[in-house]
Amino acid sequence: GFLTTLLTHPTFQAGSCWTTFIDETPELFDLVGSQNRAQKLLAYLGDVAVNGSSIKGQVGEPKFKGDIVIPTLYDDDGNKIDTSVPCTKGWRQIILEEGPKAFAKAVRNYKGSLIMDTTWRDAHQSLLATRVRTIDILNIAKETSHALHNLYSLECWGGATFDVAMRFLYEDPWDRLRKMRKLVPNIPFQMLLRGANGVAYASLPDNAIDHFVDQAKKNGVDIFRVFDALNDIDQLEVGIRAVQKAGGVCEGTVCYSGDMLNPKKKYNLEYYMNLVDKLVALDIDVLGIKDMAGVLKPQAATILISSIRKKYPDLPIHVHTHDSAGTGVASMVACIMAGADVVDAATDSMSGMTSQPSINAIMACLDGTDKTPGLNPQHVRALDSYWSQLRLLYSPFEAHLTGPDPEVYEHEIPGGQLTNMMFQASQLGLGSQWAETKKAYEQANQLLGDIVKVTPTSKVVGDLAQFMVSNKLTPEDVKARASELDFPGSVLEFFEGMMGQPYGGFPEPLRTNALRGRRKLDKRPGLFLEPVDFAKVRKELTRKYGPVSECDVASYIMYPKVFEDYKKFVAKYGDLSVLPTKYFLSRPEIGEEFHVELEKGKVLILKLLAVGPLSENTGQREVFYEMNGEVRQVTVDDKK
Ligand code: 3PY
Ligand code: ZN
Repeated sequence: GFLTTLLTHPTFQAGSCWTTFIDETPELFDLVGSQNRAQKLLAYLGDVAVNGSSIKGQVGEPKFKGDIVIPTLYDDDGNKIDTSVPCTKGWRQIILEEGPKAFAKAVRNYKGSLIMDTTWRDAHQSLLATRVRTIDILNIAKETSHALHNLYSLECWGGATFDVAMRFLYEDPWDRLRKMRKLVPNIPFQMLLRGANGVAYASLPDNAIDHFVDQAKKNGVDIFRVFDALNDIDQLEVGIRAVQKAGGVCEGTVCYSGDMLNPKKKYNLEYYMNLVDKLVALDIDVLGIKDMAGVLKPQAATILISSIRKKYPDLPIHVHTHDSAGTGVASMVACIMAGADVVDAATDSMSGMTSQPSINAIMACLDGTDKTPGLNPQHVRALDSYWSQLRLLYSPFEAHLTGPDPEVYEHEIPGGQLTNMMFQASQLGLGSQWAETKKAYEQANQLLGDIVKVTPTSKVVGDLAQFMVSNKLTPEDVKARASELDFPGSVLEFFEGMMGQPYGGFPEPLRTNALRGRRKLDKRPGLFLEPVDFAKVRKELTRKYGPVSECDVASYIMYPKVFEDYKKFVAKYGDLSVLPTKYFLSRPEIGEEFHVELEKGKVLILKLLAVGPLSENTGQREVFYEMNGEVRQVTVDDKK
C-alpha cells in the first residue's frame, strides 16, 4: 500500500525532512487521491458545462478554438532541432558553477547586449490580467529553452503572478516554478520581489521575507529583481539581504518615475544617482532600472544610463520598461547604446502598449551594430507563433487596448494597472469616465505628495482616484474634508507608514487628518512587526490540511485567506492546472474529445455526452461525460 511505498522510497530513507519530501516527490502523494482526482475533475467540468466558467474577470469565451500548434525549430543547416529534451546550454551554468558575482562579471564582459524575456510574467500580467496558466507555459518550455538559450533570463515568477495563480487560477505558484524549472534548466529564472512587501501589498516581518526568498531560490529562482514602491532604501535592504542570504543573484532596483529632464518634476538625476550609490553600497550584483509606467524617454535614458555607467564601470545595468506610450523600443535601444547590459522585451504577440516592447523590434534596431543580443530571429519568430495562438485563447481577459497612450507622461499609471483600470472601467460601464479617472489619478498622486507609483503604492493612488471619482471630490474637497472622509484602506496603510517612507515625507496636514489618531510609523514597518512563529504556523496548517510543505507555509504567510480559499477549491475540484485552458474557460461541444494528463503517463480521454434537463425539485442537472470509454455522471447545481 501507500505507506510501504512511502517508507521504502529512497528520498524518505535518506532521511530527508518530511516537508521537503512532499515538494520533491509529489507523485507519491498523488497516488493517494488518484481515483478521487478524476471524479473531482468531472465535478469542475460538469459545473462549467452547466454554468459556464466562473473565473473572475472572464468576459466571453476564448476566440481560439482549434488545437494549439507547437512550433518546430530548425538549426542553421535546416535540420530539425530535437526539442523532446531541454537545452542545457545557457547563462544559468555560470550562476550554478561560479555564483552571482562571476555571473555579473560575465554579463558585464559580454560584447553584445542581452535580453530578459518577460512573456511568462510581466507581459501577461500587463495584457491579460496575469491569467496565463501553468500548462500553457509548460507546453512551450522545452522549445523556449532551445530557441532562447542565450537569454539573460526568463522572467517567470513573482509580482502579481503569485497571488493570481492561487486566487483566480487555483494553481500552486510553487508547483509552477518547479515544473518550469525542470523543463528549462539552462536559462536563468528571474522573479520580481517587492522588497519588504514580498509579493504582497504591504510589509511583512523580516523573517517572512527571508523564508520566502529562501524557498524561491530552492525551488528554482536564480535572479531576484528587488524593488521598493517608494524607493525606500531601508525597505529595499530587507529584500536585498534576504536574496544575499539565500545565495541568489541580487538585482537591486531603482524605480523610475516622472521625467528626469523636466526641472519642474520631483525626481531628478541627482535623486537617482543617490539611490544608485546606496544600492551599490549594499553590494548588489546587478542594478535594475524599473520604468514601470513607461515614462523613461530616450534622451533621459541616455543621460541616466551613461551617468551610472561612467561612475560604475563594472556594474551590470538591466533596464525594464512598458511600451504604454509607444516609445519602449526607442528607449531600450537608447539604454543599450548608453551602456546598459540587459533590457526587457516580450514576444511580439504579447508585446507593445502596456506590455514590454517587442523582442523582434529591438533586435531589428540593433541589427548592424555590435550590440545584437545573440538570439536567432527565426527561433524568436517560431516561438511567437505559439504565443499568437495563446493571445487568442486568453481573449476573455483582453482589456481591448487600441493604441498607445501618450497621456502616460501625465498620469504615470504603471502598465499593468493601466490595463486593469481600463478593464474595470469598461466592466462597470464607466468607460465614459475613463478620462476623468486618469485625471483623478494624477490629482490623487499630487495629493499624496507625488510619490513613486508601483505596486503597492500605485494601488493607493488608484484607490484614492476611484474614491474621488465615485464621491465627486476635487483635490480641494479631499484636503478640506480629510478628517471626516472614509478613505480606502490602502490609503490609510500608506499614511500609517506600512509601505515605507516616501521621499520628501508625507503630505501634511492631510496625513494627520486622514489618520485621525491611528499610528504613524516613522521607520520601516518591519521594525514594528512581530516575527512570524513558523513552528506555530506549521502546526496550525498541519492540523487543518495534513502534512504541509515549506512552500505552503510561505504561501499562507504571504496570503492567508487566499491560500485557505485555494485549499478549499482544490479539495473540491482537485488540481486543475493540468486541464487545458480551453476547457478551463469554456465547455466543450457535445461529442468533442479532449485529453487531460493527470500526471505523467496517466491520461484521461474525455467527451461531453449530454447535459440533462433541470430538475425542478433540486435545481440540479445531470451531466454525462465519457471518461476513458466509460460513461460517468455528475450532478451539478444550476446557478443560472
Ligand atoms: C508588480 O509588482 O507586480 C509589478 O509588476 C510592478 O511593476
Ligand atoms: Zn513591469
